[in-house]
Amino acid sequence: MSTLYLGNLNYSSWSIRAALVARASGLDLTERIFPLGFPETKQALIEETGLHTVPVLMTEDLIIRDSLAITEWIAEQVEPGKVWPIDPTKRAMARSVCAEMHSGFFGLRSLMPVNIRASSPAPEFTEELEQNIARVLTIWTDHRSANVTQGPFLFGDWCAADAFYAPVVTRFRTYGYDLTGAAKDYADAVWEHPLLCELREKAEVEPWEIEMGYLGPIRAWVRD
Ligand SMILES: N[C@@H](CCC(=O)N[C@@H](CS)C(=O)NCC(=O)O)C(=O)O
Repeated sequence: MSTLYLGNLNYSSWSIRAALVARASGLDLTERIFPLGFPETKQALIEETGLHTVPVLMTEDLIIRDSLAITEWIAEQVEPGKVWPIDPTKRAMARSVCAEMHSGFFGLRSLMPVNIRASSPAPEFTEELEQNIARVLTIWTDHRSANVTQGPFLFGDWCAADAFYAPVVTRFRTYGYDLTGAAKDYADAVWEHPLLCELREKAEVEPWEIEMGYLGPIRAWVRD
């Protein structure tokens, strides 16, 4: 049995992505949550996986780190179409937008940290953040218009690309960023996807809190 090590789902965007991909795939994986910001969970993670970051997938003989590598491993274990689109052109573009998220959007990631259950004031809209948001909206509207007849998600049916952009959907809600048109329809479809609904419910009741807006080491505590 393989085990997926995740951070707390309310805060850990990379864990959310891996969890959504894993759950959509139907693969039988055990999930274990290691809440971010606690020295003891960090130590336990290092002892078990050799590193302090999540997500990590432990199989019988492999330790697979990183959301994208985990996504590809899962895709190879299940039937085609469960993780990436069957169509090769769509598949290439889905991989492209996942890789783009994975290697960029630093303004979005640092100024709009994921906190699913919170409602927070809008951040300062720096030039980098504005550019990141504009790029997200272009990705969403371009792929939605190309696949509009085939389903509500970026490439029609739900795939890993939607899992990779799900934490952006939750960020826009947390920070009250208003969407319109195709971007709004897409964000609403992701927000209401059963897998994200289930994940949001879990995130709501997680007992751990992390101080937001503090640019030092993470400060975390268990809520009363
Ligand atoms: N590129 C990695 C990023 C992993 C990552 O930075 N995870 C964060 C949580 S979202 C983490 O583990 N932070 C805790 C730490 O750095 O100690 C991936 O895609 O999985």
